[in-house]
Amino acid sequence: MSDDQEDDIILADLSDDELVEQMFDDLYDGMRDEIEEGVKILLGRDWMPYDVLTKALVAGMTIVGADFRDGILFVPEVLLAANAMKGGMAILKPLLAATGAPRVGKMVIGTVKGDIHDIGKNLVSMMMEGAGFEVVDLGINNPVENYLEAIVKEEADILGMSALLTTTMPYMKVVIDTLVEKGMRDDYIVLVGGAPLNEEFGKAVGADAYCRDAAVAVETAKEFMARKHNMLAAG
Ligand code: B1M
Repeated sequence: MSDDQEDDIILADLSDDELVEQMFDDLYDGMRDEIEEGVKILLGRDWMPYDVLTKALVAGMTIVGADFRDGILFVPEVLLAANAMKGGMAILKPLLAATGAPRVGKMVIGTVKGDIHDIGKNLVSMMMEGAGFEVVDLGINNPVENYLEAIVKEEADILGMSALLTTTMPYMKVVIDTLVEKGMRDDYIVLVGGAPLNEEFGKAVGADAYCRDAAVAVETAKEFMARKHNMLAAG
């Protein structure tokens, strides 16, 4: 849509369905102000914060995620979409906490020791938050102690690790081996990612899964959380 056409749309004049459709477009186009406005309008129409999150933002981000996976959207566009999503999320976050919306899951993520690449990790964090996960981002250059301390303190479901260098990716095994040594490995879902990794590497270091990109990370996390919930429900 051109800027002119976009300027003509008054979000508050749209019906709920039209507004949600428009928000999908705005999210896709990375328009943070419009997303924030749309969220406020829906809340003003007595939408539950969780419905705004799932039906407007997460559903919109799912479209972005799919097109990213399929090579239709690229990193800069996804970062813009994720930024718009963050704007909407910031409005919803306190309301969601107050209304006790169901917890999708919590992930601690960080780039491993010796590695300062963080663009991919940040993208994963944003997409995970967009999918309703709570994310604790440890940043870059994390020794094993940082991961261990954070997963315990935060009561995380998922440990995510990122590495972009062939020299730093073996450190993931150090972290996972430490979890094993401490008898903690089965308490966490461990997901790994980064450009030089592959499926085989993920298996070799003992991760639950290797995630090719941020969209795959979200899907994989959802899958593992569903399994975890089912196992807990089965007692
Ligand atoms: Co560096 N760098 N870099 N670099 N850098 C690479 C990785 C490199 C491949 C470039 C090259 O030579 N062709 C090369 C590594 C070679 C190798 O290991 N064999 C390299 C090198 C050598 C270096 C330095 C050593 C250079 C030097 O100083 N001589 C140095 C290392 C510093 C260090 O870490 N100790 C270095 C430094 C840097 C910059 C600081 C300049 C900058 C980083 C800035 C930053 O991150 N803030 C940088 C950059 C930008 C790159 C490239 C060009 C781009 C990386 C990137 O952001 N990609 C990179 C070349 C490349 O990869 N093509 C390169 C975009 C990002 C969205 O993709 O990170 O793959 P990616 O993340 C994806 C997936 O991998 C996955 O999802 C993401 C989104 O789809 N994913 C996860 C990632 N983490 C995940 C975690 C998960 C799940 C999925 O957990 C659940």
